[in-house]
Amino acid sequence: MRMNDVVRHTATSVVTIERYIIEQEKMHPDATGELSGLLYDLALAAKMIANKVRSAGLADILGSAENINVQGETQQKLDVIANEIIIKAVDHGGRLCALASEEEPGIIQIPDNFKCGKYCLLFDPLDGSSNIDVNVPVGTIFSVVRKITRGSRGDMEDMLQPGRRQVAAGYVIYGSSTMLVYTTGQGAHGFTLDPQIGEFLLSHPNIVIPHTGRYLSVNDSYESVWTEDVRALMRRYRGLDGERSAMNVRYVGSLVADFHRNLLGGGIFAYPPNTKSPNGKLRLLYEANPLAFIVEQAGGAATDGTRRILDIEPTDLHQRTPLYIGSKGDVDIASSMITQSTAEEMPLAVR
Ligand code: FBP
Repeated sequence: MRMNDVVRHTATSVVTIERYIIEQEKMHPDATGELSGLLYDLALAAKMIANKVRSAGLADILGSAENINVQGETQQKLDVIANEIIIKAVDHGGRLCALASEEEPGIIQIPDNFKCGKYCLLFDPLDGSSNIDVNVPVGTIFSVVRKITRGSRGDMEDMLQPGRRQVAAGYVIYGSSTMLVYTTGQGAHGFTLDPQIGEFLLSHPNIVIPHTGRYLSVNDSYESVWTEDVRALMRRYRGLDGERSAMNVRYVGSLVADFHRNLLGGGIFAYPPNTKSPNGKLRLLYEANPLAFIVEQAGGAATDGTRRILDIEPTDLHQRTPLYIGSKGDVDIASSMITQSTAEEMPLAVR
């Protein structure tokens, strides 16, 4: 039975994300409602961030916050605001035992005056934030895993779990409209924020990504520091080796925006390793893993070139990974042509 056979919008009744989460929860007889509650809190945080992003140009929240985060990147003011909004939206609900954010070096513990729960949340509060000032879509990405250690407080062992152990994942895109796409392992579903009623309404139930796609999303200004097999792969996608027709290059520079386009229209997003970033740029735990869970639920695939992203055993909270993600047919080409996943092990094509 497919979910969208269950609930439909009518003129007088709408399918909100809350209602959809409850309907999905019924499919888990042992569900306690904690995960549903956490997803509601994240939907609320997304609405608050959307409001800030929408009016960013009018309020003094554009530009950098003059801080360098654990990634070595200059934090944008909205990075800090989004980070705070998410922490405050989820730290008191009694569903989480610990959090981790792209903007914070270590584990964020639940304040002593709040109850701990059985889940851990890992998130990128504002992905693509370097695009905010130029009004290009940005996003929020989140991943939820179950606590595996004893005791009430979460620790690094709870955070460093392979992506296949995620119980939920999602992203929000702050674009021409604000959309939230999530999965709890029963398909990937999209909701659009209706600004009039301030509710996320079901707009894309059971998303299915085309098996092969038309879009190639890659920053090829790194071509000179790519290794030979990555260059050969990009020639393949561009139809330059006569093996297939050329894909259409589209690159926004916001992972969520590029991923979302390809999830709906088909295609591949690639952030290969290069000699400057031998493990690529994107973070495994709160960028690659959640999007890999969603794309697999939509019938797509995600690899670092040699391994399924969801099977990578994490060793560090902010570790990076090469990423090839999207339509399965296109990702399989990457898996067949990339011999080794990181750049360290490969002879340079050109210096
Ligand atoms: P953050 O903004 O969360 O650090 O994300 C990194 C990111 O901006 C991705 O959204 C995007 O895909 C990538 O970096 C762009 O990198 P580059 O400028 O090297 O192409």
